[in-house]
Amino acid sequence: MKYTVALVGNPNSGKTTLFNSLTGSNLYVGNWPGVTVEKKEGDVKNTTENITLVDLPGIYSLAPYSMDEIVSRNYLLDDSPDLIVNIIDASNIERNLYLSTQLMELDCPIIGVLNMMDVVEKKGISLDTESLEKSFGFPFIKISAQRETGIDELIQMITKNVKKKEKRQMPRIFPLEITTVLQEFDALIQKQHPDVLSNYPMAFRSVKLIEKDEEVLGKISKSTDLLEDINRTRKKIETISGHDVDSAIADYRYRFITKSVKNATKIVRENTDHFQ
Ligand code: BGO
Repeated sequence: MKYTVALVGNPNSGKTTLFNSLTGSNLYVGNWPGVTVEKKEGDVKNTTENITLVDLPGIYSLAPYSMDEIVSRNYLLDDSPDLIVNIIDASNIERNLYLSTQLMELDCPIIGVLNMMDVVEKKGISLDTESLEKSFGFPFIKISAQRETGIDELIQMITKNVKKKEKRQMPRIFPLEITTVLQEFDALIQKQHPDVLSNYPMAFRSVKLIEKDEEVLGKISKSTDLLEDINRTRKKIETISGHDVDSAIADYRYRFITKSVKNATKIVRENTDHFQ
């Protein structure tokens, strides 16, 4: 059996360093179809399974604002990798986890890789991976890609998780009232517009339609009915949140992240020296 793992993260999170550590020298470099964005693939080393690691362009979100974001999300939606390895610069954890809250909506297993733990430890900060797993619903591991610390454990974790097909429990990112509006919208789409993006993961489809994501709307025939349903739902969200839809959704994601990180963070006096 051949497995595919997508490496996804913000620019400067250490993606290239980690890609090289995980694959060694067996590398295939090409371009993503139709665009001049580089595509790198390599086989994961020191594993009993046949696993190809695909390096996606560094991105901050799955919004359709740049070619890198479009390439990444089209790959994640259309090619359905077996696992996402989401590299997170743990010294800048809240900003990096913003992308994670969007990856969670894709119905694909995820491992959260907290990189730059040497920098975090130096500041006397300890991060609790179990607490993060409880909040986000997928496992986390701490590494330092530059110092090659935690790489063997990560390969073991990839080997174990790449075979898992069970559905992950989706944590509630949005307040109950907003979640209810999203669920009602989703039921409406399934009933009234069953052909609209029916192959997309439910959570991703609802949020992107409500955000009026240009890429997503460009892929469907927009009936007046559908646009009215979208506009009605947008109004409800604006009324509940008191903000425009885009700001409200981004704000709820950040609130969820801030709370999760607060629960997982401890200030420790001594340097534990695990990642130095
Ligand atoms: C330079 N710890 C620390 N401290 N640094 C790390 C770690 C880690 O665990 N992992 C990566 N880095 P990329 P993207 C650099 O290049 O892999 C560093 O964009 C420098 N270069 O070494 O390129 C890594 O692919 C001069 O740093 O990330 C690199 O995601 C001075 O993070 C940077 C200081 O890593 C980005 C750093 C000439």
